[in-house]
Amino acid sequence: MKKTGLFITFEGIEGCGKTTQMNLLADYLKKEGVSVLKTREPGGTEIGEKIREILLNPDNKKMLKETEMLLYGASRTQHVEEIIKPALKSGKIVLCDRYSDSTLAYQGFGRDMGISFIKRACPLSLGTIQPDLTILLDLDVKTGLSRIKNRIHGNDRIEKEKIAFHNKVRKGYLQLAKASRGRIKIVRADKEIDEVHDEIKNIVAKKFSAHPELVEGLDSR
Ligand code: T5A
Repeated sequence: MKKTGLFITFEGIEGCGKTTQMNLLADYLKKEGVSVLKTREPGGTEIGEKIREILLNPDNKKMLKETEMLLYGASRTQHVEEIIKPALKSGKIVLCDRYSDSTLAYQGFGRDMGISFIKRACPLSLGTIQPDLTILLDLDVKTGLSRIKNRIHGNDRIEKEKIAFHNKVRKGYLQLAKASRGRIKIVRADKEIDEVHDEIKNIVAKKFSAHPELVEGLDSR
């Protein structure tokens, strides 16, 4: 597939502000006349949203880590083919709330499955397309969890995990960023929402100017 759009993912621990920042960037880009598609994982498709319900339901305490990894992968496979690839092909900027780095950080590091095991056992679960840019919102776990503790519908199955699990996930993300400096950009998420947004806008602007070929398909501006 010849890609003409730009695929940007948002990653980080619970409550780091991904959704907030993705929405702000989408609004900003839309005002600039850019054609944007916002989506999320797990989910993003009708089938994926059903898988999401199973994954996040706190009643599913018996779920094996292998089942969990495969379900995230199933949601992603559907999402990539049904939504992401067609949107990129039509020249859109795709903004995605979590993608394959979540599987590596949560299942690979958080669940101790190991990155090489996941890559070997189920490469498809990591998606058949790589993001052009990943914004990693880095925050300490206690602050992140305190931001989401009073959710109206309560916390989901993964949010309810112990602090040690979330610390492993954060550490994992930082290791992934170290290994992919060109793609994964770390942004400190303990600042004011507007400050974080400004930093993200700068990173995205640099990406646009460094890779004009990636945005040459922005024909729907
Ligand atoms: N998962 C996902 C895996 O284990 N493997 C995978 O492969 C994938 C794809 C998804 C869960 O699935 C796991 C990871 C997750 O546990 P989800 O509901 O999508 O579940 O959960 P999250 O992605 O973690 O989303 P959250 O809503 O919990 O966190 P966000 O999106 O990071 O945070 P956001 O923007 O909703 O903000 C949370 C609160 O903080 C405030 C906001 O106003 C909001 O109230 N806030 C700030 N407050 C102070 N200062 C700032 N700078 C702030 N920014 C936001």
